[in-house]
Amino acid sequence: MGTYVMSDIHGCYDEFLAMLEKIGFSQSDQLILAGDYIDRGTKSLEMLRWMETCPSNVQLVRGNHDEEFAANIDLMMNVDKEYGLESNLDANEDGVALYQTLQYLLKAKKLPVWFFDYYGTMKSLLEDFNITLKDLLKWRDLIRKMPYYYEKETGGRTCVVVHGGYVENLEETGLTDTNLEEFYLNARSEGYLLGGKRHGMVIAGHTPTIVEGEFTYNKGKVFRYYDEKKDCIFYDIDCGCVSRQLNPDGRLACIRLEDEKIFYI
Ligand SMILES: [Mn+2]
Repeated sequence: MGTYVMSDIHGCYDEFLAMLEKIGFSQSDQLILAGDYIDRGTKSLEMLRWMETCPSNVQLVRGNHDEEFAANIDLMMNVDKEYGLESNLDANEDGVALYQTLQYLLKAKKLPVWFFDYYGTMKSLLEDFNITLKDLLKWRDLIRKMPYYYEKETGGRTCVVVHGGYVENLEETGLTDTNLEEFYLNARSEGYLLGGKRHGMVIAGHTPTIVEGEFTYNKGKVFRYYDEKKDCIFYDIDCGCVSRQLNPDGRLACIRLEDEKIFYI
């Protein structure tokens, strides 16, 4: 019986399955995924389909890419409503048309929504894989059900799994330009330097450990950091798997919370 954590799969579905195989994941284990399931990699659809039907011993946590994907779907549905398009939720061509309408509007009206489908994931799902608006709405609802973080007592510590960073009290950090949700989703070095959990452990992703100059840079290995004052152990387990073609240091990591053992693919 083990508790395993992975993060930032980014459509690397094959590596994800290979990791499940490697750790011998079974019904008696628990798997916690720290977000960013899609974008950049080639198998976002396979990942989304897996998440739809994943077993109850899998806990999905929200990442910033997932959040943006859900926001993009909202945007499409708002355009559908605003313009009275009455798109057929079951027809792929209506989804494609709505997507193109939104792209046209953003361009024509020069709206500052630069992030709309920034990675082209939605375009590919609609045009290459024939998905429908109904599929998108299902995934949006799935994402909106995911918590921003997940806590579990393990090995005498409270372990918090979060995408970017965890903080118990934002006021203590002195940060005034962010809110809690943003911190959970997007924190980078501030997650380690200002955040944490007293007598706990924080396991995050979001900042690939292959990025030189980042606080958590560790040549594509899991980054571990201990804050004595807080008695908090930090892990960054995003080892940049999706960038491995460009950077051979990139890999998928998985940590078992009970003994902090790390696995790589
Ligand atoms: Mn991220």
